[in-house]
Amino acid sequence: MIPMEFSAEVETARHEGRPLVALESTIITHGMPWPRNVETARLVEAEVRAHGAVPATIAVLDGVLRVGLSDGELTALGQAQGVAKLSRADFAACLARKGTGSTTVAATMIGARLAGIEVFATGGIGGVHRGAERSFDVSADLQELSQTAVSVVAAGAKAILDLPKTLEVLETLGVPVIAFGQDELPAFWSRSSGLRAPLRMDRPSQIAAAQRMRAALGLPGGQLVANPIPEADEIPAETLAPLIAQALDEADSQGIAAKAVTPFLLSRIFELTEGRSLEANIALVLNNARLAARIAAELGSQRA
Ligand code: PSU
Repeated sequence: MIPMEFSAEVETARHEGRPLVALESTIITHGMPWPRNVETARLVEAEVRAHGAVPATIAVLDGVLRVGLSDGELTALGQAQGVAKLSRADFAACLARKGTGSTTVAATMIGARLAGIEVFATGGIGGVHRGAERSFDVSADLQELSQTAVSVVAAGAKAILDLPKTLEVLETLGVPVIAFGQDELPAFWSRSSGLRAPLRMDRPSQIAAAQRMRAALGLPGGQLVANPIPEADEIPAETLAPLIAQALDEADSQGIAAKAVTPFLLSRIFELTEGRSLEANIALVLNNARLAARIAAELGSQRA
């Protein structure tokens, strides 16, 4: 038996067959500073509701896979220190040991699938880190997209990564990468990456139809929907490039490795941009929540 519990709101939505959107919790514990992390989590949930779907924030609390968190639980998670950052490898062990952990994109996809939720909104997925030819640091998020049937709406992969290599790995793994409304792959804080996205779609109904067709063909895995940050909120790639380079140098010289790399880089870029990167991050997550709600509604009306 999987120790899994739904919040009352999610439980009701499941019974009524209403569209659901999964949300992750690592962005709360490791991606943004307190108290903006919790404020953002609440705003993202509200945005999903305002667009006709029901939010289901996923985390592991005291050995239970929780699908939908109360306001008090969100607040406690947002202030907790040293929470485990769970991915596919340590997800089961955390549940078995009755531990607590926040879920990354990979772990949230696993939780969403178990809960029957087909779409998930986040900020940016993990990917191939720069220097991966030496460090072998490739996020488990990419593998997960190739095996778990959930569409993930993100603003691309984070610009701290090696984006060409991330695209290559996604291609090898057979993951559809769909840019929404533009030809180019967005780069998290910026709308452009200089890379053409393998696929482009302009309507949520097309994204939902592609997901349904993938399932009909018996192909495992999900889709990456790369939704560009709104123009008014973006930070131009040229402005960010030197700051990202500086943060990467610091991570290297301080020997930051494995799961600590992404949180370190996000918080250094926050400092180096004097908080501007956080404002952009919040705007892009809200934008992704809106699109995910629209895709969830389409998936509901295209149910096989
Ligand atoms: N999106 C954000 N901020 C984040 C993340 C996503 O806007 O912090 C998290 C997700 O949980 C994602 C993780 O899975 O960053 C990537 O971590 P890593 O590079 O260690 O795989």
